[in-house]
Amino acid sequence: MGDSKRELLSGDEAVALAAFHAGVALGTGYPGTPSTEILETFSELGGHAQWAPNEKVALEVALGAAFAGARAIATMKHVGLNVAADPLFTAAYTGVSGALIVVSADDPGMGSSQNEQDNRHYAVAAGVPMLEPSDSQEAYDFALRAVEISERWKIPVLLRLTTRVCHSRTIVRSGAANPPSQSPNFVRDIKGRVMIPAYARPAGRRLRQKLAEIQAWNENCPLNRVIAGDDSFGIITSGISYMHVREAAPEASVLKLGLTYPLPTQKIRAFADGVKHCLVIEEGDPWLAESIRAAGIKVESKPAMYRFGELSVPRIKRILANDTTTEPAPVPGKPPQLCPGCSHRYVFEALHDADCIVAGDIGCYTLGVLPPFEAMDSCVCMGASIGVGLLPPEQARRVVSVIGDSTFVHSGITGLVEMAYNPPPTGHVVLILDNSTTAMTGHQEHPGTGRTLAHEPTGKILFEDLVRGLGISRVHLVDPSADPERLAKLLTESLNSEELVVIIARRPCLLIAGKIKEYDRAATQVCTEIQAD
Ligand SMILES: Cc1ncc(C[n+]2csc(CCOP(=O)(O)OP(=O)(O)O)c2C)c(N)n1
Ligand code: SF4
Repeated sequence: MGDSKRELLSGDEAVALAAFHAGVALGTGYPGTPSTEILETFSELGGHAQWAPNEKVALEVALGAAFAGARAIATMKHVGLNVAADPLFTAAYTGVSGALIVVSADDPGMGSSQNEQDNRHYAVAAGVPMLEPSDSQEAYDFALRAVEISERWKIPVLLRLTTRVCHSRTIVRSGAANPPSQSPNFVRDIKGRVMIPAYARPAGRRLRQKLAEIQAWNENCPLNRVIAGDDSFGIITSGISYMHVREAAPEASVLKLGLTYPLPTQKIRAFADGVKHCLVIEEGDPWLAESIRAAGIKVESKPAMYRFGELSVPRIKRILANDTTTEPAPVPGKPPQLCPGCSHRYVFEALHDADCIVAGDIGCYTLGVLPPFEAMDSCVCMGASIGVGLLPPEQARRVVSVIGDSTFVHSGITGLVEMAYNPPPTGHVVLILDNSTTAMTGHQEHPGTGRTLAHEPTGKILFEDLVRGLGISRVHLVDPSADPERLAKLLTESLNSEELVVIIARRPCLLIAGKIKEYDRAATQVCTEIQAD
């Protein structure tokens, strides 16, 4: 990969290649399927990529670079944009001096997510232009276009991908590298970037003016294409749905939208007027259909049952036939399981045996909810295990919050601050499962591992010191695989103590333990060489 002009790439890899060719100075993000490979590939290509503790920080770091005139990209999965929404909305006001691409990788069908929220709504709510590629070639081309749009209008741009686009491999013809002509340089612009109300009010108006200009430009933008066909039937679509539509209805006229916010309403109206029936086919919420109808254009939309799950060629054929009968149930797959010998197994055995109420979190350990453990009672979003509410005392005494190390750094620390500040009257037990990696998304590093995205040594947060620093004195360290009896004993004692207790269950993930040794060995070698020099 790299210099070749024609290669088979996933959408994620294509975005990374475009970022590299565009001379993006900084790629930052937090892992999350299906977005993770973008930064990993960008780093392999030689780009400056780094994991942030969470998506909010990632977006803020990228914004800072874009304030200084650099091209920057922030990557995340759809729910990550909830975490990053705060800076996103106001970054639309401040705008940027360089380019800022925010990648939201949505997961319709919830292949590996806790919900299937449709992040197209964020483009409208925050007021940022949105591009939706349909395959890897477009992922490459649109990422480059996103840089152009961002620089031209000095505005963050949302590049919205979905699982199939992120992970399917299609041929990509790439162009020559085209880095920015100027080096980053921070120029002070107090009224443009300090969003006190007096400066934010005009910034809000500037944003609306930019969006009006982009909308006018979008009317003739080549990112939206008409594929001429039978004029009795037209389909308006975007993203991956376009691929399925072409296969399911090759005879139809199609308006394929690429820059989907702000919508090119005149172009859409002209298309709809030119066909007898016009149907909008889109995955997820009926966002496109409703936006088009709101502009006074008559279009039909899919039956409500197709709002859920990914679309496919057979499902689009059903939509075209207005078939609302029950769909065939998918063939049940093998349920996922914790790896044999995984240290999380010992933790969930202990929680099961102690009959705890387990406020769970997201990671490999969420599998503790399945048999044989069935030891999890809630799991909502990253960090939610710690901020649990108040139960009647007899039940509150049995509650244990269980959170992974990456998740703890991402959004568990503030929950623990809340506990130290408003201690539960019956005490509480927080169990941090420190396996020295972000296992669930493919073993990424995080600030608790002491290694960078490229697995090189860096600053390391020591959870026990951090927790003690919050004023929590009862902190225990245990290796759950080596000493399950001690873990069980600690758990019982802690539950009975009526104090706030943090237990850190530390044992590297089995699948990464060997690699960690290699990284450590490589780091020691570098240190020795430096000392010898
Ligand atoms: C806001 C948000 N960002 C990212 C994700 C994807 N994700 C789910 S769990 C997880 C972290 C898992 O790592 P850890 O907590 O260390 O547990 P492990 O899998 O290692 O057991 C990530 C990145 C998500 N679900 N939500
Ligand atoms: S990948 Fe690691 S943490 Fe996840 S189940 Fe396997 S051993 Fe456990």
